[in-house]
Amino acid sequence: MGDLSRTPAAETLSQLGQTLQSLKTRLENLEQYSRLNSSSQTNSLKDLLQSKIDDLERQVLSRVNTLEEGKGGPKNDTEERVKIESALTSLHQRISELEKGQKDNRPGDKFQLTFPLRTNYMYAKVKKSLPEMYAFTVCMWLRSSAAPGVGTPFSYAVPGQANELVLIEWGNNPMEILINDKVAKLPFVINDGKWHHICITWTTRDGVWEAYQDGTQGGTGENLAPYHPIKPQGVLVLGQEQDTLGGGFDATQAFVGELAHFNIWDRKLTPGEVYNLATCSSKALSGNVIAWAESHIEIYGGATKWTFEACRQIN
Ligand SMILES: [Ca+2]
Repeated sequence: MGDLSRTPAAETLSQLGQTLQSLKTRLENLEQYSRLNSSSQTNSLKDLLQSKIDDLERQVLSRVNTLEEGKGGPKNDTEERVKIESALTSLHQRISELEKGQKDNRPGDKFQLTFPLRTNYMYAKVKKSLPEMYAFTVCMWLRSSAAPGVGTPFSYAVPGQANELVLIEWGNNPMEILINDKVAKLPFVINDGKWHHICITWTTRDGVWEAYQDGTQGGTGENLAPYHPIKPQGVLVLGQEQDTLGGGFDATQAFVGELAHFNIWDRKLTPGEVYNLATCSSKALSGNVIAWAESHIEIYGGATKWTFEACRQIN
């Protein structure tokens, strides 16, 4: 929904600003990669791109100032906008090339998803559905500094029930898990801009759940959708909350940040198994229902895949 007080020119500028922000995030990822794998070629390209982004930022800012002072004819607006847009397009292409070169060299599970903006169109889709489940454990690494609320790391919708299985932190509420639209409040505190490992286990018997943050159990409860099996043949989305099967996204509920090693098992993991995952032990398991693999995840709307090594990432 547009803000009615904004002029069309200001709207365009705000879009350019968002594009710029997303390019900056990708460049930061490149920086992190070049720190871990020092390559002088990557570094000099990175410096070049950084200075271009700084330039563009100055141009966008100066346009904002002109607009605020009420100056600038429509002809000028168009010319400058075309210039900025073509510069952004060329930056986008060069960053994509760098990302591609980096992607060719990594194993299929050493990646993360980045959702740099709160939008209703940026998301990732897991290519397979969940089976019917009487118990589950879902685990993932998350990094976010979004406030208020990190949004929706994942949502699973089935025909007739959009909230079959959802993890969401919305507004000033604590993070919640929804099963068949029933809610349990979780004791997670993760929006400090650092990587955190979280796991939630659940069994249909008495609806017993447990929540683990960074390998330690921080909460447990019961009566969460007891005796309701998780339904099969749904759509599993990362980064957005579904109001309809595979859609009905709401920007205010979008996840902003980074997500990796999203795994699901059809049983309750033991505390030892969760600890192994959170500490990247060689004994750590992959999900038997959903295993984190690049070939299983499709990205949309500007969400990006980037190299990630759990427990070795710089916080
Ligand atoms: Ca919603």
